Amino acid sequence: MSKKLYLLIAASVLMCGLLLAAVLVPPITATPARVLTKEPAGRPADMVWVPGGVFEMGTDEYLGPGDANPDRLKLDEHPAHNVELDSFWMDATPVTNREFAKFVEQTGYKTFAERQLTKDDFASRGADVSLFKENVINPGSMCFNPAFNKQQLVTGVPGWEHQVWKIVDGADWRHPDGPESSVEKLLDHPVVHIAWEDAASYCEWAGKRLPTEAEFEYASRSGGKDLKYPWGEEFLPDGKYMANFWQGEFPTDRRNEDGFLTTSPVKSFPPNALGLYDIAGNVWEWCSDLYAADYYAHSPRINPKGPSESFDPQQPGVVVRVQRGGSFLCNVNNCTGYRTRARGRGEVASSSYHNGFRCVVDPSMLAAYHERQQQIAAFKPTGTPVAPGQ
Ligand SMILES: [Ca+2]
Ligand SMILES: [Ca+2]
Repeated sequence: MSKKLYLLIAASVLMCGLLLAAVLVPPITATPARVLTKEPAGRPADMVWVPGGVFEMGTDEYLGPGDANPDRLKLDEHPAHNVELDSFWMDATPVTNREFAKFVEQTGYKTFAERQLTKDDFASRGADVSLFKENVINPGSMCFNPAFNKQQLVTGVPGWEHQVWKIVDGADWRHPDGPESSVEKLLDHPVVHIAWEDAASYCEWAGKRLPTEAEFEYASRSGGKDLKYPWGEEFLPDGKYMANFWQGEFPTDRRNEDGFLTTSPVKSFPPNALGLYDIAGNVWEWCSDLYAADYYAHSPRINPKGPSESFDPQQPGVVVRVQRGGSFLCNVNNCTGYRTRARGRGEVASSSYHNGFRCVVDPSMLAAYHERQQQIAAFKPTGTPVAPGQ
């Protein structure tokens, strides 16, 4: 074979190889053919269509202690990895007190915070009960304590924020600030003091489900766009507040520059490009996934649903699930939970003053969803209501 012919063949083989590689390795932003992105007819009320696709979830920024980290990224946001999601609808807002009240009216559901529980009830859900003095636990929930002891406050150690929390007997979704408070004037605020099972039970009743963590991040980033915040790259564009969070140093300097010290009525701030309100700030929102700090290193590519067992290095052995989006207590010097990639988590049997949820429906659930909604609309109060799972 002449040298010229050999080079020609070699070049053709190389070209074919490159072409083949181009066919076999699609760019990460391509929407795979198997994902239905055209919205089917029959959109559920007050929900937003989120067309599926591929995105890079998490981040490779911030290498660890010592690295400049003005946005307070955490190592559990590592590594960036490609995720491919099917399409779904997501509630335009977190579930409100008005909506949750309807669920309770129709089912008689009692949230975790309202129940008289025993140590075993918590232990069986994987909670750390070593600090429980009594066997029977009074109904109640965690509230932020603005009157905490500022002189004795120690910051910078894991879990230091707990010094400003207290369990309030009689605090629950109807009484967010404790037994003397009420939701009468807060019907359009997100429901709070919601444990994970409470959220999952509501979604089941409504013919919906909780979002996965990947779905939440993808939706918050308006279909997986490279956005630091749901609204863009700038925290305060033109000096404008785009979400309900905490201004001033947490927890000692509590300013009210965005207009809300605690929850805000949903839709008080602009939506993201998909039309999702309060997807950052206001309340932390439960996702369906168990939380593991290292999950992103093992996550499957297609529709990841979280690890089979949870692992939180700060409370090993305790069952924790993912929460996303940050709350009215998040701020610049502490959690920055309003960032689209920021991960949160909570012990499954616990509830607090700054956590709620929203639901999703995927096209495979649409017929059952509409059937369920017809039953809800036709509801007449008779006999003893029965809640799912009770
Ligand atoms: Ca605020
Ligand atoms: Ca939120």
